This record gives sequence, structure tokens and C-alpha cells, in this order.
Amino acid sequence: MPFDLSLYLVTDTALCDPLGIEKTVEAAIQGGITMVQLRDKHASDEHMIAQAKRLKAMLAGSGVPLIINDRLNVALASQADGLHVGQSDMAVQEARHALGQHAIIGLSINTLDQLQGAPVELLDYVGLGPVFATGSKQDHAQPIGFDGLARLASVCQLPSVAIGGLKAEHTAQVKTAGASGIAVISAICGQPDPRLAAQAFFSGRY
Ligand code: TZP
Ligand code: MG
Repeated sequence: MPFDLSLYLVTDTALCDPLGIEKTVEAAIQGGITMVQLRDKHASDEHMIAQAKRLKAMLAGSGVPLIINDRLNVALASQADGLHVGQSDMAVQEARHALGQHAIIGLSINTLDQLQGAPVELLDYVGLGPVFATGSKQDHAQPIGFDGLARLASVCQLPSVAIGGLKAEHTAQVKTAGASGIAVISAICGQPDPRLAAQAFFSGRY
């Protein structure tokens, strides 16, 4: 499935309250998001598989791929379009082997060493960050700022998406730094109107 990293929504079940994940994603799609990652550090596999299947059905025909955070079994069971792994998750080699060549596989990168050690030939994109400190991810790595983002993006051979504390007002700086797109949780999840919140990334207004 072809993909576009322009505006990549990462879901957070608690932050999506009270609207819930499906309504949030549905509205955000209307607002122009181009990728969705289902991320839940607490749900059971069964719950996450059911959620992923509902999202997959909802996204059918939209051209927006569904990526699963971290859990290969959920990606397989829900026939999601891909998997996103962090540095301490399963090896990219294992994910690629299990999911096949058509799956979209992404890896989180925080440092130049991590980027240089990444198996570029097995990956479709990388997430670069966190750009800023954020309350949306516990124990996140050291923020890299726009300078760090630019340094990583300048040597990155893959499409990249910046993440961490990013809001609509940052889109120009993210582009200038050289990332292909912007990934957010709280700038869309939990916003009163996720459609308008997503649109703001394209219009600069909210
Ligand atoms: N990985 C690095 S920062 C982050 C993740 C999942 C959380 C981003 O959330 P927010 O609310 O957009 O800062
Ligand atoms: Mg992870």
C-alpha cells in the first residue's frame, strides 16, 4: 500500500476520551490525516485486535494505512497495513520476516547511532524524535529539538516523520528540518474537534 507521512495520527486510548478512538479517527480522516497508528500500551491483545479490525474496516477505501504499534500478533490478526517498532521492541528483521514485503514497517529513532544502525533495506520509514518533551509518552528519550531533527533528517535515507510535542504551528519548521511529515497524539486526540485539529496542520489555523 502506498503511504503518505504528511500527517500521521498516533492514537492514545485515554487521551481520545471522551470521543473514543473510532470517532476521533473518523473525524481526523475528514480533517486530512494520511496515516493512523493504533498505539495502546495497556489494552489486552484481544481488545487491541478487535479495535484494529474496526479501524481497518473504517479505513477501507480511504487510502489511509493502519499501522500497529509494537504488537506483531495484533498486526497479523487484524491484517493491518504495517507495524511500528521502537528501539527496544522486536527486531525489524523479525517483523519483516513475519509480515512480508508489502507491509509498511517503521522504526523510532532518537540518535545518529540508532539511525546508522537501522536496517534501511527492511524499513519503509523512520520516526524521528521526540522533538520536544511530551506528556503523551512515558519515559521518552531525550528531546532532540529542531536542530537534532535536521541533523538526523540530513543523513536519513528513508522517508521520515517527526514526533514529540508537535502542534500545527510547527509544520513549517518540521519541513525546513527535512522530515517528510509530522506525527501527533495530543494535537488531535482529545481535541474538542479532531477534524478541525487535523485541518489546522494544512491550513495553519485552528
Ligand atoms: N514517541 C515519541 S514522542 C511520542 C511517541 C509515541 C508521543 C507523541 O505525542 P504528542 O502528544 O504528539 O507529543
Ligand atoms: Mg514501542
